[in-house]
Amino acid sequence: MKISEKIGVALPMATLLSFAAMAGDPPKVDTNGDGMISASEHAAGSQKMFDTMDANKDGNVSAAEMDAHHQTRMSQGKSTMSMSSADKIKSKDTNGDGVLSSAENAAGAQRNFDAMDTDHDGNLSASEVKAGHDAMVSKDK
Ligand SMILES: [Ca+2]
Ligand SMILES: [Ca+2]
Ligand SMILES: [Ca+2]
Ligand SMILES: [Ca+2]
Repeated sequence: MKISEKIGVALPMATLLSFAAMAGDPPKVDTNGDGMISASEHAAGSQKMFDTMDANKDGNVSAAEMDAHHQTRMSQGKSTMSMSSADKIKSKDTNGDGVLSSAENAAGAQRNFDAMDTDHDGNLSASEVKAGHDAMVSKDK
């Protein structure tokens, strides 16, 4: 893998996996229970997380809102992410206004999904999720 590819993949992966970390117990993303996470399940899960973080419901998630959310998770011992909220937003903030809109979040989630779906069958298997997680953990040291 070329270095440039590695960076392109690592960032969205970290944001996806923060989703898993923030959700605590295995996130209920696999809503039809077939053991795979489809693109639509992933998108729905990502939207749900976005809505949870958007505390003032203005349709954007700011770094402060993300921080507040993380602190709640962290105090519950469920989040171990070290990446700052500002950096996480930056990785998806395509218009550069410093806040994450739901469209930006959805586009970022799609990129995450594509990066994790290494066999490109449109579903994330447990092993694909695990591989993504392992990659993140080794990077997050
Ligand atoms: Ca499923
Ligand atoms: Ca907001
Ligand atoms: Ca933005
Ligand atoms: Ca797959």
